[in-house]
Amino acid sequence: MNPDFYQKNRRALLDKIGGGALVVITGYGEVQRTHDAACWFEQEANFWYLTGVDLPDWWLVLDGTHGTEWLVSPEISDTQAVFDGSFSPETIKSGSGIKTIIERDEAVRRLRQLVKHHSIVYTTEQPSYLREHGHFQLNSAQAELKKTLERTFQTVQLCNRELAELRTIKQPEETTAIQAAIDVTIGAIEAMKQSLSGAKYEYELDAILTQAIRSKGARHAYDPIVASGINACTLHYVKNQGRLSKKELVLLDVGARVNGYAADISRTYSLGTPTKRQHAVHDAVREAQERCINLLKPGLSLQEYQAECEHIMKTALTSLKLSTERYREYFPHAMGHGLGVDVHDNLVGHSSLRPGMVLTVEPGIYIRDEQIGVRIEDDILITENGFKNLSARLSTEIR
Ligand SMILES: [Mn+2]
Repeated sequence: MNPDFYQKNRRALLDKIGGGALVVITGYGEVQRTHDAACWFEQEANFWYLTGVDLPDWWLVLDGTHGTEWLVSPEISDTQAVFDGSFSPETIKSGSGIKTIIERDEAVRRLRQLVKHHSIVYTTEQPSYLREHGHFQLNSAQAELKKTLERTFQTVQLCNRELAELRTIKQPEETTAIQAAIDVTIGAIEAMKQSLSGAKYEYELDAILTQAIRSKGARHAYDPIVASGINACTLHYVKNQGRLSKKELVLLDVGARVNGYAADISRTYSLGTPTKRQHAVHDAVREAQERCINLLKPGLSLQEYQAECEHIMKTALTSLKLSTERYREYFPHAMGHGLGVDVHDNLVGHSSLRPGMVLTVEPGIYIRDEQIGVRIEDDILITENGFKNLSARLSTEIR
């Protein structure tokens, strides 16, 4: 992205909070994968949205009162620089459009000075549904910064909501990036389809998807799902080690990340000639997806959309002679989510659809007893008059 993009986002955030605010936010820190190896680093989405900086442990300080902004670099030891490389201050300045980089000690000293002008400081934290129900360790960078700020400032407030509201409405360059990510993903799925009939294991299909995405210089935005038969009933199945059978369906959920933005597409294919039942379930999901997509237009309340979707899914279950009393068992996830820098982007702060939102529509029906799991997912942009299906070019047919 162009530095103007990040600059525009910083200005929009200050305008939203109230021009003279002081904002201090951090990117993620690195986390352990095993022993002395770190996980692949991906930047915290808000921090990336405001700076484009893709390195761990950096801070951003925006002082609306004085019209100043700085990036704060972590201390990097000489040894660490040898192993992980050092950063180029000039590249970071020209990439982010922020002219000043200072070190942590200096930043803490300057923040103490700013207490005179600001009794309130704004920062970010992990959303409460992750803090309370997460089944994994959260990246602690935001919580640590918040503690540091609480020691210095009288009041620490959050600007997560303001950032979410901004990020929900995509600017043209963001939609372009999402479309590019979708195009790479569609290319990968189409390449994989050529090998569907010959492949013996899920990982062979995974390898083709990964090859196609990496060869475009992109990466997976999340671990791809290649789930055949009963495996498709495990929603986040990412092992991709199972043996394929001509008698089963295979569910794919894959998305590339391009220029910071994610795609998120699911298709379900038959490996051989589908049975009548497999075909019927697949058709029911396809039809439900089409009906749900056709509801989308600006002004539609999210609550109303959800209610309509539930009705459509119950009709689909009934057509398959499945009891609607077991609705949440056959369809245990949401109809979709926002899409952007994060694969599960927020739709927070909006009660109805607005032009510029991008969301997924992904109905699924999972019948454990019959070893059938079907999900079909497209990425939809809300436009002035209705919607545009950004992934429509990839057929949703069973073969
Ligand atoms: Mn999705």
